[in-house]
Parts: sequence; structure tokens; C-alpha cells
Amino acid sequence: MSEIEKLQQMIDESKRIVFFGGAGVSTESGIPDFRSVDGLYHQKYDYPPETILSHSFYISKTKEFFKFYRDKMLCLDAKPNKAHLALAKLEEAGKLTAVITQNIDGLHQAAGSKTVYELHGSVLRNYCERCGKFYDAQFILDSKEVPLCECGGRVKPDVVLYEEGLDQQTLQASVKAIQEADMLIIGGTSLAVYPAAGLIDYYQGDKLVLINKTPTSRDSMANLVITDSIGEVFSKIEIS
Ligand code: CNA
Repeated sequence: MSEIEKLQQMIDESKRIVFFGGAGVSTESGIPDFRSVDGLYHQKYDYPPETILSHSFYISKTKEFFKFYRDKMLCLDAKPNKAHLALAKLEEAGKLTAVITQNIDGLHQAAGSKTVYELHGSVLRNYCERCGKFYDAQFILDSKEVPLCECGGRVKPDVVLYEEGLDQQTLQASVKAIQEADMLIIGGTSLAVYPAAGLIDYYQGDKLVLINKTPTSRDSMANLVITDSIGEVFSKIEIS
């Protein structure tokens, strides 16, 4: 049986699939990830990306933070790809209970997924740090230097920066979904960023599938490892 046939069989047998993904899910939509060869970590900046995307950098060098953020993190023209669309279809078919994502691009919701736990927030939501007024991503894109609210406060993206904690409710809902899952599909993530990556340890079942272009430290614990592009893989799966 081929890997795709095995994946198809596991999906056919499951009713409470959870998908756990990362930046690799959106590379086929044209958004660069962090750790691939053409990812952001391999491009040259004055500071490493994890430094720029940290809370202390945001506070001390806010102007530089927003320059990088506007250039590299806001990809507002990106469209959902075959992986996002297939996951939305699995949910609609009543087979998938949640998508848990480290991504901040909103593409799962754009594809139609309803239950999406965004562990690291979303570029689509931005709030004034003083009065709490909401701003969309276009506002950040159009602003010059540091985006300011009409009240004069600074507008911060609702994105979890390095050194910041994850939202407890989102974490708890993710843990619950994984604990109750009869199948866990992990895809497009290096599983290098904690605490997000640690969530997969809550899965107890025997249908753990890992779909990633490159090997991860967790390949040995998976029941099925597919080393391929996730959009390609999902385009071969039939969902009924
Ligand atoms: P990562 O560490 O960059 O790892 C991505 C993984 O995906 C790598 O192992 C790649 O080999 C693999 N990969 C790349 N393209 C594909 C593909 N088409 N099919 C299958 N596998 C592929 O990214 P992680 O998500 O693991 O790291 C977590 C960070 C990255 C989170 O904090 C995110 O917020 C952050 N990030 C998000 C986005 C986004 O929202 N689209 C973009 C860039 C970074």
C-alpha cells in the first residue's frame, strides 16, 4: 500500500481528526516559512528574525520591528492552497474537529475552516495598546513607521512575539482537541518552537501522521511519515 493509500485509509476510518500545522502549510500560498532554505532565517537582515520578532525588540526598536513586519510578515494577497482547502472540507464533512496552527496568516479561515486555534495569534487583528481600538492589517500596511491609533496609542499586532506567553484559553482548547482526537495529522512544521510543539504529546492514539518536506525530530514517533509537499499530498486525498 502506498503512503497516500495508507493516509486515505486512516482518514476514512477517523471521525475526530485534528490537524496541527505550521508555516510549511502556507509556503505553497507564497508565504515564506522560517527554516526552509528559502525561509526567512536564511535571508540577510541586520538582526536575526527571532530577535526582531521578540517582545524586547518590539519595545526597544519599534520602528525597525514594523519595517521588518510590514516587509516580511504581512502577505495580504496570499490565497489558501490545496492543504487549507482540504482541511476545511474535512471539517465540513464532519471528520475533523479542529485545526491548531502556529501560523498567523488567517488562511485556514479564508479556506472556510471554522474551528481554528491560532496559537501565535493573527496578523489580521491589531489593537491600540492604549484604548484597545481594533485595526485591520491594511491599516498596519498603510501606516508609516510606528502605527498609531487616533488616540495616539501604539497599535500592536495580535501576534505572539518571542518572550511572550501563549493565550491560555487557546492552549487549553488545543490540548482538549488533541486528547479527544482519533487521528492527529501534523504538517508543515519543524516542531522546533515551544511550547506549541509540545502539544502533540497529548495525543494518545495510533494514527499519528507527519507530513513535512524535511525530517523532524518527531518522525520516529509517527505511525506514518510522508516526506512531501503538504498541498500535493492533500490534493490526492478524497474527502466524502
Ligand atoms: P518553520 O520552523 O519555518 O518550519 C516549517 C517546516 O515546514 C519546515 O520543516 C519545512 O521543511 C516544512 N515545509 C515547508 N514548506 C512545506 C510544504 N509545502 N509542505 C510540507 N512541509 C513544508 O515553521 P514552524 O511553523 O514550525 O515554526 C513556527 C513559527 C513560524 C511560528 O511561530 C509561526 O508563527 C511562524 N511563521 C508563520 C508564518 C505564517 O503564518 N504563514 C510564516 C513564517 C513563519
